[in-house]
Amino acid sequence: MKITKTVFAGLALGLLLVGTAQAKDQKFTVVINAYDTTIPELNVEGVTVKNIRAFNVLNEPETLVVEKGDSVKITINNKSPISEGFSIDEYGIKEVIKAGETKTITFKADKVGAFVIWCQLHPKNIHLPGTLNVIDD
Ligand SMILES: [Cu+2]
Repeated sequence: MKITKTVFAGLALGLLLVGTAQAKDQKFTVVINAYDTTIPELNVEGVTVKNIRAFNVLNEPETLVVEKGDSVKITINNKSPISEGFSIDEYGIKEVIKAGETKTITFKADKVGAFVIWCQLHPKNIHLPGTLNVIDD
């Protein structure tokens, strides 16, 4: 085939279309779960305390990965016995989900980066933070 200007333009356009990723609908379910642990013995400043009940809360999965431009829908299911927070500061997200409740949030992933998903209600050593990774395709 003789490469004419029209064929060349067609090929170039085809490559352009292939190179542009389509924005996708991304759906996630995040379960917030609490785990009880017992610290058998802890010595602080000479005082020994036994059988301390501790509480760890985490989001499962901890990490969500999407591409820039994607429409993101996250269904958050709180299985912790207390209210939990779900915040992504850079996306202006700050939700409170009561014990046993489910909430759905939607947003467009228009900022690239690794963003902390955190609980605004509890200290970070109790409620472990997660991550939203928005990658550039
Ligand atoms: Cu929390």
